[in-house]
Amino acid sequence: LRHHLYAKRNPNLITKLKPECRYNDILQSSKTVGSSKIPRNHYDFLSNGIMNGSYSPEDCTPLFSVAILVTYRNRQSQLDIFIPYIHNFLRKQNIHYKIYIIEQQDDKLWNKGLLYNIGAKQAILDKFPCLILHDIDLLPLDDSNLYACLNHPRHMSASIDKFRFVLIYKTLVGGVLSIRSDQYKELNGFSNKFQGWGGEDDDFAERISKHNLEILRFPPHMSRYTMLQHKQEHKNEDRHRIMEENKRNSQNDGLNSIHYEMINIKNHRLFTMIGVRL
Ligand code: NGS
Repeated sequence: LRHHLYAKRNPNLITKLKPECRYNDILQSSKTVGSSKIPRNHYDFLSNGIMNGSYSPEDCTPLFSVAILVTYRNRQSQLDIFIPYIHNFLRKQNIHYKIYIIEQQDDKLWNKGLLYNIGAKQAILDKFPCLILHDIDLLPLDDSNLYACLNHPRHMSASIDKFRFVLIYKTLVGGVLSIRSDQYKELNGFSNKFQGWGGEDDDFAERISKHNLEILRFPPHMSRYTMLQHKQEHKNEDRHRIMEENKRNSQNDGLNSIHYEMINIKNHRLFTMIGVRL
């Protein structure tokens, strides 16, 4: 009680009294990027439950501060499942996180790469040092799959039930991927040229290897996800040609060349929705 009253009279000391949060062993032994770039008082207003899609543990000071970026259009039923599931999952992880849903609000071809760039731009403005690019149809199954960035990008969804929990190819980075914000900027983010389904993630893998970064993975049992059912999106017939073209030049196509119309940023309690027209 004395401790509590002390903290109450001296509210700016509360964070100092909190111990650092603990994480699973694999993370304790890895080189990780924590919240060092986030000003300490960033946490003060986030400590009470979930607000604007954001949550921070109450009993300890988190070492990880993570923006979850989810691209979205016309999948209300998946959103309804994903949002409560992921909050329940993430609240157990002792991290500070915020969920951004980036919604393409037009009838043009789907452009996931551009939507990720728009979300990343906002999350970086909001001072998040770590980005997690997350398909809305994937639900993590193992609590030890920590939502945090390591020193190299990490493909977090290597074992999906739809593919009998087998990684379908070694350079796959689609599904769920964590990457530090500074590295995302260094790669110039995603290509904006992929319209329709497929290829943008393989192009991103090319960018990762061109910058001498590796694709890390936790052991398969920790990387398990279940995939929500949906029909196959319209495939982009041009995807292989664009990938070839981009191998020669990715400097002018990416985070530094995004064109879009911002419709609004809406703060819902469980997520922040960025509405755009491309
Ligand atoms: C590859 C696609 C990727 C896609 C991956 C897995 O063939 O964009 O399949 O897709 N690459 C090309 O088309 C060049 S999945 O079966 O999980 O929907 O991410």
